[in-house]
Amino acid sequence: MIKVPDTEFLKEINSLIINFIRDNYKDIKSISSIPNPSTIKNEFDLSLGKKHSLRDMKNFVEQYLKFSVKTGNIHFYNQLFSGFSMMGYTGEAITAVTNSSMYTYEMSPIATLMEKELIKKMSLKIGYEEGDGTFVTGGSNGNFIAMLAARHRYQPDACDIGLQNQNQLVGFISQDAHYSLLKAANHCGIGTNNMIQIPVDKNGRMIIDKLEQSIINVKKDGNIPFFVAATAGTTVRGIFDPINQIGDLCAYHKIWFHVDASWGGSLLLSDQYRYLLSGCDKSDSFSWCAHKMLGAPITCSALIVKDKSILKIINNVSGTDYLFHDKPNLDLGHSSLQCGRRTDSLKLWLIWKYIGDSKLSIKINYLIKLAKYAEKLVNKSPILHLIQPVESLNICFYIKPQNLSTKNLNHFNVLIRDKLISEKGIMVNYAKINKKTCLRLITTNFDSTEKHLDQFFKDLHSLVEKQLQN
Ligand code: ABU
Repeated sequence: MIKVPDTEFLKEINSLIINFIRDNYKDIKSISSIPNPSTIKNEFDLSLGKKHSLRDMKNFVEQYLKFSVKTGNIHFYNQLFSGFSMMGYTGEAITAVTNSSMYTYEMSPIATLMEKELIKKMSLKIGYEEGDGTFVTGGSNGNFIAMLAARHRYQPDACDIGLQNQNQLVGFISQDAHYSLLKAANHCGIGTNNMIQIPVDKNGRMIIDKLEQSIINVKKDGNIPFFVAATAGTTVRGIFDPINQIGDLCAYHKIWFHVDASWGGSLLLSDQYRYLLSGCDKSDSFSWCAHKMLGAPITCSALIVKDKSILKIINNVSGTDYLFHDKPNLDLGHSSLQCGRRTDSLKLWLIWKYIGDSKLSIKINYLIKLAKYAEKLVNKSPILHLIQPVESLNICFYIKPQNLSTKNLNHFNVLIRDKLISEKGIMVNYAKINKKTCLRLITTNFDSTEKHLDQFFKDLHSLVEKQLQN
């Protein structure tokens, strides 16, 4: 007798999931306080060894949900992702039950065609006539593969003989670029010391003249400028580097041009804001995370490249014939870093199919409208100070009540942020900009409204007042 999975158990888990999803939409601040490891360990049996009943397992799932941060909640403004996507969730669930792998067409026939369709669509949005691409494990991974492709252009032998006795390659990123680009330099054998961090202007945008001068200096020293990354939506400030100008400079100096649009790539779908990425068609590669501004569950990211042969070249090794049989043009594993790979493209395909181009544009415009509304509320407040004008969905500001000395400011801002979590159930992040601690509010939840932002600032002001009275 074949033992089929216990459908009653699955139904019970399903109803826990549905309740968890519904709770996000109750207008309660359901971000629980962040539990200490000791609290979790006291209440939750983490140990492995003994077997357990399905009733126990349901309890473990319930407790897991209890201890999880409710990132789908309206009052979660902490990361570059937030909210709940019905089609995204459907894609995740179908991915789990079909449990396939993207390496070969024979394993994932329909998912392969979906991924190819998405890559074609995303390439065209970027402006690559005949691009290629692959879904990756996140923006960091996309940035790494982009750098590997760039390295190949300058040192094609490195794939086989390694990097010894080769001229030194040097890359360029802005001071506000994501740390994954430094990691990529380490992992590609370039070395983090060979990544030059170009200064940014007061708003956090790479200074093009400094980049040009730096490229010239590197050449004078006899080294090879091989890679420049512009950031389309910096992690902390949400600022866009001057992509057009950087693209021209890279073309002139024959340098691989990468756009790290992990955060801001989805603005290409907005009729109103795609101008922020203008010139991205001049790039050689482009990282884009749909789990950020498009609301897909984590992770859902792609690296798109202009040269449609490069991904196959840099991933070409021997010993693969046990897996790949007769469909070299359809087996996507020839172009990916991973062997086993989830069908992350399914959730994005479902989202895009359901919403369509024009509604996606409206939805992204709406997120920016919310960000501008939050900016207005910051500007109206006598105790809040905007770091710089809002360009995408990052609102960075610090709290400075009149009587508070500048010396205590950084500490005070973190204190209020922590109190927002513990007393109001609202989660917003903080970061340092030019040594000043500021709060970073992100408006990336499609279900959020101006009313929710009013509430956020009301709660923030009341906490500040209360703290000053203590
Ligand atoms: N690229 C990861 C960004 C993390 C965050 O700031 O939400």
